[in-house]
Amino acid sequence: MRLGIIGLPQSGKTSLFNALTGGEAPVTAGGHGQETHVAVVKVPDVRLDRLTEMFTPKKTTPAEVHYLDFPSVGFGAKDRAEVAWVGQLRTVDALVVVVRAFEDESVPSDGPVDPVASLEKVHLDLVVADLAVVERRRTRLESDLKKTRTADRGPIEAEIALFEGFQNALEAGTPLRAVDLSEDQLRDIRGFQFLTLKPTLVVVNLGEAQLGDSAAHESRVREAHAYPKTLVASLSAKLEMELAQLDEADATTFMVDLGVTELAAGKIIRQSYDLTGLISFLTSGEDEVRAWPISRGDKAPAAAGAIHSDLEKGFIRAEVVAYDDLMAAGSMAEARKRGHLRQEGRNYVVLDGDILNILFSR
Ligand SMILES: Nc1nc2c(ncn2[C@@H]2O[C@H](COP(=O)(O)OP(=O)(O)OP(=O)(O)O)[C@@H](O)[C@H]2O)c(=O)[nH]1
Ligand SMILES: [Mg+2]
Repeated sequence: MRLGIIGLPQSGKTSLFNALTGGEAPVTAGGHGQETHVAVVKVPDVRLDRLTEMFTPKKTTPAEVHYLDFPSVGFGAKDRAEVAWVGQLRTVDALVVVVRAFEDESVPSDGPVDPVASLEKVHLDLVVADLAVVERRRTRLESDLKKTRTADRGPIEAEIALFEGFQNALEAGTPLRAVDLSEDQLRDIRGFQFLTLKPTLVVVNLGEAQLGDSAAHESRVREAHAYPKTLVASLSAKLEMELAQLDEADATTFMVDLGVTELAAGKIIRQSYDLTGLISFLTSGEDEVRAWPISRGDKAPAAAGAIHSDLEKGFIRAEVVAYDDLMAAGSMAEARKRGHLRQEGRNYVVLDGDILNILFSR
């Protein structure tokens, strides 16, 4: 799962990247960051912590997400640079859009600082990029239509109608993730990698003095950008980046001084994971306690396949216990005694937090 961090120049993208990843990519005061930074982050999950206490395994393996911090060259860059940049952006699974709310005269801003206006600007760029793809496709389909016998025109006409709908939506400033599409349609258009179709997390970058008003800042942005598959979060990227770079003891002291009880970064990582439609099933034992990402709606054999293709091929059944039932029972043996350990077959839809033991034949 890869998430691309974008936003206007100097909005705090690299600071957020560092806050989320504990990284030390150089922030660029006044300049334009040129490189794409990439890092892998473990998704915090209290269930793994509790299972680790219960099973004392040799190792614990959380789910992971990848973050890519995109340079600001972006839209409007000269010819080839923009094409390459957008091309790279199209490959991510979800977008994180950083909008600046912090006031700081030493950090340049193109006009007054306004998170909603910044979001609109970025959004418009994404819309325009998708519109170009839609228009190209429509032109192509219309020329195909002329070359096709009337009897065979059905599928092409259907696609033209679909793309006409996309064009209307985009021209009205509506992202494609707000257009009603069937599973089949979504599958058919996957190859176009539309930017406005991607789940989007908007992160409002607050100054330290604004942290007390975070809810108000978030709701302004949420109201202005009320679309499906869209979440809004906030933090002070600079502060969290500095905290992420301290060791734990120093960070704790610093947080106590600031009156901060919890870092926002962990929550934002969690939100980005949930946003992409992933859920985790868990496996536990003496060797390893682990979270496995699967898509919501996946069935037991697909979950087995996430572990190893052999488990999917030879799938017999899954022993399943819900995390909450296991915790209430206190041990696997007790959960079994209470009848909470269920036997499930190939049609079982795996739920978030299910603890699975796959039985398979070699
Ligand atoms: N006061 C304040 N400054 C911040 C905050 N977040 C980022 N900055 C500063 O803003 C400047 C730009 O931060 P970056 O994280 O490099 O922003 P960016 O969006 O990656 O910048 P480019 O890649 O150059 O577009 C740096 O000087 C940061 O220290 C914040 O929450 N408060
Ligand atoms: Mg940067």
